[in-house]
Amino acid sequence: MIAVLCVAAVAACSGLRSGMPANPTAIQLEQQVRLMLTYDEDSDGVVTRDELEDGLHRQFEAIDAGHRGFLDAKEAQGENDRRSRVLGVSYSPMVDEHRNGMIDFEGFAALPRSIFDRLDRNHDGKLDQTELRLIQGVRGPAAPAPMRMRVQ
Ligand SMILES: [Ca+2]
Ligand SMILES: [Ca+2]
Repeated sequence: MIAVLCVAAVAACSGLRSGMPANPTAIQLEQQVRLMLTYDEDSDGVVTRDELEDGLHRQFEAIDAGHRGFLDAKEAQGENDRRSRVLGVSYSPMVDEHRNGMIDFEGFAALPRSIFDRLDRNHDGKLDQTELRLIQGVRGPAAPAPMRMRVQ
């Protein structure tokens, strides 16, 4: 019994360390889909790896006011606030891995990239509408589609 608890605890910790829950709930998946859709620049409902990378670079450059190649704590806070608004409960703040008060591009991009990789089930480098719809459909019976009864 104790062994089982230990294994569960380790699993939970490793999930936290990677910045994402090990087993995201349907709500968390939906929030992650919503974050990915913020990178759908041409609004065609498909998020490509290029769109993600372009968007991340653009965001990083916009936030990195001094173009120093890193975000200080204040700059990182703004992006953390934005992600928390989109991601809600599955949000995890950017971590200052080097503990030097700076977030570099890799640290900035880590969470969106890991979400993209997780959602890209067929690993073709894009999140197509099927993949995004599959995830949105995870909601299941909790939110049934309204039935229209035709009365004649
Ligand atoms: Ca697109
Ligand atoms: Ca795909």
